[in-house]
Amino acid sequence: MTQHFQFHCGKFQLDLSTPLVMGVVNVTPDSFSDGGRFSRAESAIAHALQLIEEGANILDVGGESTRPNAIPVSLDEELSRVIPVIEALAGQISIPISIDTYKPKVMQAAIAAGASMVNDVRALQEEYALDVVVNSNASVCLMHMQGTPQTMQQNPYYDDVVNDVKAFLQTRLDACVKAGIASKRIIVDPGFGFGKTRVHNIALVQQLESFAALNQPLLVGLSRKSVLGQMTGNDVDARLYASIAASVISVMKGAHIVRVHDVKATVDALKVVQAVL
Ligand code: PT1
Repeated sequence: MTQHFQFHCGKFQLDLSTPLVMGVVNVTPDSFSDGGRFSRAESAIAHALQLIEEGANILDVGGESTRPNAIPVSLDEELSRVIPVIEALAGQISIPISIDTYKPKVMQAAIAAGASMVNDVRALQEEYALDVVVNSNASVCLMHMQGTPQTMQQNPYYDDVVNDVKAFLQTRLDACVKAGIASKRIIVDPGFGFGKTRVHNIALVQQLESFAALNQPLLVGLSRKSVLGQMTGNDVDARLYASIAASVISVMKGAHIVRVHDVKATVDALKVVQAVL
């Protein structure tokens, strides 16, 4: 029943017969103590190397927060945050680097700097975004979002959240393949917390198995999200145990990659899952 995928990610070929852990590397002012640009890059690089030691299989580098009500960042600011970090990491690590952006110019610069994957919360819908990926050997994660980070939690509505999200991902998948991106370079993501109520998020977890119908590897990001805060009553810095539960459930329901902040704890938990699957 479980699907076995080979995922082509730039020069890397990832075996998805066991679950992989994508570690989050935020390069944003609020993620690190403010000591200017050099130290921000240095902190992000040190954090990234730490995540690799903890067992991360992919690093997801992002310079603009997409959490609800996040403040947008200019193109130049985003480039100045992520490119030095990607350049430095690409020269010294042997796992794929993903760039978390919806801006085609950031995608392009990140790929030139050594990123192997584009993680796009807008699923390559920005003008030229498809072209950038088509004209590279990078892979792409297509994520579903309703609205924008600034407004998405105001009044999310779906006729049927699972069918609506799946239909959107199928449409974007078709557009990507038609444009020339090989399907072995594409993964899909329901986009937990992106224009979804607690009820919507729970329905998506409950029916995660049904995303296998898309016939693509599945990525899930629930780490530290507010839906886990709603369930536990815990603030964002106290959602580790809830996040582990979410990763375990997701993998047991078919996720191939989990995007997490707490890599070591997740890697251990998934070793237990793997032993019994
Ligand atoms: C994700 C994801 C992402 N999440 C992918 N990329 C974020 N592919 C950034 C909250 O409700 O799930 N998949 N990149 C982070 N975004 C959020 C969204 C963070 C919601 C927090 C919340 O708390």
